[in-house]
Amino acid sequence: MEILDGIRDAVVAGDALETKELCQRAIEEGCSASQILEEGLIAGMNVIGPRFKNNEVFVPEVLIAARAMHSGMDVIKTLIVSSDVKEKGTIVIGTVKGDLHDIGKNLVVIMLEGSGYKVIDLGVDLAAEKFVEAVEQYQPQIVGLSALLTTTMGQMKNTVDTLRTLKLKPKIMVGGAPVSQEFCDQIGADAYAADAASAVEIANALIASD
Ligand code: B12
Repeated sequence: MEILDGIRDAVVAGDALETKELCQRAIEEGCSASQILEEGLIAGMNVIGPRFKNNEVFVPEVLIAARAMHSGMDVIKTLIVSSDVKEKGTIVIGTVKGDLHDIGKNLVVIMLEGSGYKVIDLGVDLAAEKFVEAVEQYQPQIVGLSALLTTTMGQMKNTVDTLRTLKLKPKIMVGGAPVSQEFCDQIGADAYAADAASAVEIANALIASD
């Protein structure tokens, strides 16, 4: 669809205003939030990713594209998060220590909120102790951990180990590009989800199994 290609290109160009306006127009034209997300916003980041890897673009361009993506996410958030959804449970989520990537985690937050969870987003670069404090304060049923760097996957394990020593035993869900089901099993987390949509399904299953 032309408008979705436009959103993708606006993200690649790092044009936050254009991204926002096109997302608004796409909603008016009847596109669903997941279409805008997957075929527009994420498609844009999927163009930037390989370029970054091949040194064709650098950190500033990626950040500008990420900002454009965020401006689009703000628009579709209003579509996804409907106020009359019954709260299903509480989820504490964050990116582990040493890792500043939050685009994917933010998408997961939007989708979980949209499906009726109360989500406490702790942000990025979080030591295990930050998760511990949040678990004690909010008593969530689920803790979500995100890591985008192979170098911070060890922090994910450390955080899981620390959370397992607590009296409260929230289920632990992990995700992020280098994370896999195998890694999840290795570090003793409860569940892995590959993307924001499956994160909702997995969260539902974890709550149901409680
Ligand atoms: C954007 C980006 C950045 C931005 C981050 C901006 C931001 N606010 O997030 C900036 C420029 C800051 C950045 C910095 C760096 N980056 Co970077 N970055 C990327 C890039 C291009 C895109 C990541 C992204 O947002 N993808 C889009 C989202 C939607 O996908 P996602 O994150 O995978 O999330 C989905 C799933 O994984 C899942 N998910 C994610 N989290 C969670 C959590 C839970 C609980 C669940 C269930 C699911 C889930 O659901 C999400 C939605 O579907 C990737 C390349 C790539 N294609 O992945 C490199 C990449 C991750 N970065 C990389 C590197 C090396 C770095 C730097 C070290 C670069 C440098 N030399 O400085 C720094 C590290 C900074 C730090 N300490 O964190 C490497 C990592 C290599 C590796 N194997 O470790 C990558 C893979 C690029 C590459 N190929 O070289 N980066």
